[in-house]
Amino acid sequence: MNCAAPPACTFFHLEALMLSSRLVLVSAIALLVTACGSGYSAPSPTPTPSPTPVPVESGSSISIPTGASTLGNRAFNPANLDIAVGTTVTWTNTDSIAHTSTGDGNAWDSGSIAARGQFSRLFGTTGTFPYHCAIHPGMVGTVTVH
Ligand SMILES: [Cu+2]
Repeated sequence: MNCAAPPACTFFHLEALMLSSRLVLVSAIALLVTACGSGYSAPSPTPTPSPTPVPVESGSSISIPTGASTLGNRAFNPANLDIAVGTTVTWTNTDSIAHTSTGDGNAWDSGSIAARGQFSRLFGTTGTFPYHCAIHPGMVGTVTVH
């Protein structure tokens, strides 16, 4: 570009620069909007889920693993069993020696559960029930009834 009057020329250049940067900005926005517009897809209608039948919880089990007498709060598996009221819990002793399921404060007592033996108890009230093995008091677990 040929300029006769340098200050005016500078001004012209600035103007042109501003104009072009504005153009760039505008086209960038236009591009963004277009990108957003094309990237946006209307959410497909959510299919109505068919009603799932509520499972009737009737039984749950806890196993006493091998070497349970030394396992402390891992002596009953699961250590914290969460059940609905009205659930019968069955303890299965898979260890080679006898254990018990004894509610703290003697809420219940299985008596000796022989190796490979079982004991079941119905939990009819809500609450948190810690229990232990009367033979090995370090063996502890909890049944939570809701
Ligand atoms: Cu025991």
